[in-house]
Amino acid sequence: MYQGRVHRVAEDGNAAIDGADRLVGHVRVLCDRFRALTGIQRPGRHRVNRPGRLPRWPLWLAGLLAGCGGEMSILDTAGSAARQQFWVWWAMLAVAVAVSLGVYALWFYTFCRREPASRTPREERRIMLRWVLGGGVALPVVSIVALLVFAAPTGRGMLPFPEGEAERIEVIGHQWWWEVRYPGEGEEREVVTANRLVMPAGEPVDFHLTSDDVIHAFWIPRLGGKRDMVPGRDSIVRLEADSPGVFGAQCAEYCGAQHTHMLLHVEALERDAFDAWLAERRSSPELQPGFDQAREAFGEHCAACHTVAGFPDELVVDDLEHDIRGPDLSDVGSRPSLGAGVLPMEEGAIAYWLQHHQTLKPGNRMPPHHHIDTETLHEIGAWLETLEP
Ligand code: HEC
Ligand SMILES: [Cu+2]
Repeated sequence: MYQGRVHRVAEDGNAAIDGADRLVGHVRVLCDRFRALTGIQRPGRHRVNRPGRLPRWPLWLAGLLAGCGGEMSILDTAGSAARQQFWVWWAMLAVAVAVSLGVYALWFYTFCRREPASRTPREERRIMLRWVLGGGVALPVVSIVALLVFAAPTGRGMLPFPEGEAERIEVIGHQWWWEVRYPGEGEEREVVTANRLVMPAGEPVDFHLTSDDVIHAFWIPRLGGKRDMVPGRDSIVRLEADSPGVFGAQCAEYCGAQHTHMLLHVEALERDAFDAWLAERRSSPELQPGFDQAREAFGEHCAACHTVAGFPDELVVDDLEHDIRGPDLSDVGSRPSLGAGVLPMEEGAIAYWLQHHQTLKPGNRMPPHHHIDTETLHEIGAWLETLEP
């Protein structure tokens, strides 16, 4: 019976070797294809010197490395948390590469080695146990504990310790936009904005995160983090930007059809500039005169979902039978984009958004406005674009 099993193992082994041969064949075809595309020749072969034709592989490499920069790159760090995460990333990559190489080496070894003289079942068992305990238990435990020891301080660095020592900014995820709130102290007015996060640079900021509907994730790649935003729960991540700058951010947890169009524009300002930015918005709101028709139409068609600070209550018609909320529009004229990064803000952009938002961002939670005539939409757009603090 034992003999039979050995026989079967040998057959499986042959099948595996056939499979490996086929694999090597595939790899060879791929390599030829790569050489044809890049112009790289196999060393030792005769090089054809084609005049006027430069090798293309530096372009490939440049293209590949270009992915390491840019405003959404974790490798282009701009804050302390991101720098620590950067080293965790490299450490994990190094360990993963080492483990993979080890496993591939063993794999090839099993194909290449010669069948040893027959062993007794006891010996087989001992060898098997050694591999299972060594490779299957000891190795993962050691490498995971080592990584944990290395990574734990990084995780701790993003927690709000010591408490209350940092600027507080609240970020709420919605399908598919970001609400950003700056709570006031005492009598101060709370400042609310959307799809744009302004923060002080050179000091820690506590981001209090939650969600209004499904799970989203808050992620500013160059500053570090990535923390889930869970409905009904307040999670905090402490991040710091080294110096003033603009950073990209993106929802990092699939949250529905328009998840990709949920971008957040992050701006770090010097402390003074940040205080001024906030103070402008904290002062009690006063709407400029004019645009009476536009305001009336806004009260009728839009105010049930959108707030504009200082908008007169008596104009608001709230006859909606749902609880969808839209972005606060109090300072919409000063925002860099509309629809969470879908449309750059410029003259006429709001009117364009109001007519085409379901094409620009299909399925977004704002209903189409076909029942409102274009002229009115243009008026509303022109008025909203004047809303700057
Ligand atoms: C049923 C609720 C609802 C109504 C009614 C509504 N909106 Fe919206 N609006 C939204 C939602 C939700 C969004 C966010 C869409 C997205 O980006 O996914 C939005 C986005 C916007 C934006 C882009 C804001 C930004 O910062 O990206 C503007 C401007 C806007 N609405 C204006 C209007 C105007 C003007 C009206 C009335 C004609 C109106 N909305 C009616 C829900 C509504
Ligand atoms: Cu998302």
